[in-house]
Amino acid sequence: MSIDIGIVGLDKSGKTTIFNALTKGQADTKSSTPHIGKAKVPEPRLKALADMLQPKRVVPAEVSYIDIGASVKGGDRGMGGQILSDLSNTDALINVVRAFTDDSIPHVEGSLDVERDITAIDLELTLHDAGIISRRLERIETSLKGADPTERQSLLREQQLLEKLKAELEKEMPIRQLGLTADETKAISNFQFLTAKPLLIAVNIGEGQIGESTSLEAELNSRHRGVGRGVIALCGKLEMELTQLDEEAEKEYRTEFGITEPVLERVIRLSYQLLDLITFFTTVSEEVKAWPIPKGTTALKAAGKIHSDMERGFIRAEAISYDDLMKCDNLAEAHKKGRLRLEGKGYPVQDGDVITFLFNI
Ligand SMILES: Nc1nc2c(ncn2[C@@H]2O[C@H](COP(=O)(O)OP(=O)(O)OP(=O)(O)O)[C@@H](O)[C@H]2O)c(=O)[nH]1
Ligand SMILES: [Mg+2]
Repeated sequence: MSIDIGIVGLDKSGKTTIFNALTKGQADTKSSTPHIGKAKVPEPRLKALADMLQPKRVVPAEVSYIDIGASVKGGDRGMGGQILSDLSNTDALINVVRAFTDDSIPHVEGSLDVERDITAIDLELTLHDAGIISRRLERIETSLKGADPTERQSLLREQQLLEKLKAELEKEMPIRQLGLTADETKAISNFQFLTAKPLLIAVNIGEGQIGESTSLEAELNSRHRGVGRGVIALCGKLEMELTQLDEEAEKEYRTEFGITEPVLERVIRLSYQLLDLITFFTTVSEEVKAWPIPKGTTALKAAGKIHSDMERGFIRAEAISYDDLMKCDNLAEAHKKGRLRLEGKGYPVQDGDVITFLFNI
């Protein structure tokens, strides 16, 4: 299972450059075709588990990035609308906002204005969702005419919820911020609303601004951080160049520029936070594997992430926390010492759990 993150932003904001930095890719920044690339999720505990258990394979979690390769501006039914629809299957979005100056690359809006550009994309996402809602409401209106009583009730319930969302979107309030109930969230999940997805605003600064990136980031976060929303300041161009160096040289340059954490790791860490993801590990079939799941996922649903058969035939989970396992020499010893817990279907999986699922099909 991989996490999919879509990259949006105005023209020439640095989307492809940042995509390359995140995926260690070499996509041509001159081409405006979509790019898809993967990054392995850095997870130090995976290495420690591999050192202990000596599996044949170590499988980290993956994040896929989708650089749609075009501006999303253009209205709900225009070109922008189609491109935004391509992002509906992603789990989260990154909005790349230009803060670097370069006279040879004119800004689409004619001038540099981070706040304006953040708002512009927020508005595009809002219009996109509002468009989906309007079209659905029209269809509900029609369906109501011939509906039997049960159908009618469910249509009316849907209509009421969508009207509420529409009113909020008109006030430029993104869906992720509405504090919807679990039932409401489930009821609208099929629409894949873009403003319901977590959004990381990546402010793309120039090389000369790296010294101020921490204060800039803090300042922007004070204004823009919210539920499922955060800001990161980074220099896309430098980060892309750094990924093309060998490890030693990369480290040296990072120290020189005072960038402690590579952008790839930071973006993944922040994405996990925004998506409220935790990691559990499996160790079967000579394979140690990391699995990202939303916090609060039950053992039953976690098993389902691995294979639908495991969910269907779920018997129980044998779990041990990473920390407890590290105090033993191996799983067999943990077993002998009685450290393995037997957990049922409803057990909320904890970050760092090492789990073996027992199932029967
Ligand atoms: N000086 C400087 N230039 C940058 C930076 N990031 C990107 N650029 C340059 O800006 C230009 C546009 O960058 P891209 O990554 O292609 O931007 P994009 O958003 O993918 O552009 P489109 O796909 O054409 O909309 C390229 O020439 C980059 O080299 C940066 O941090 N500093
Ligand atoms: Mg591009």
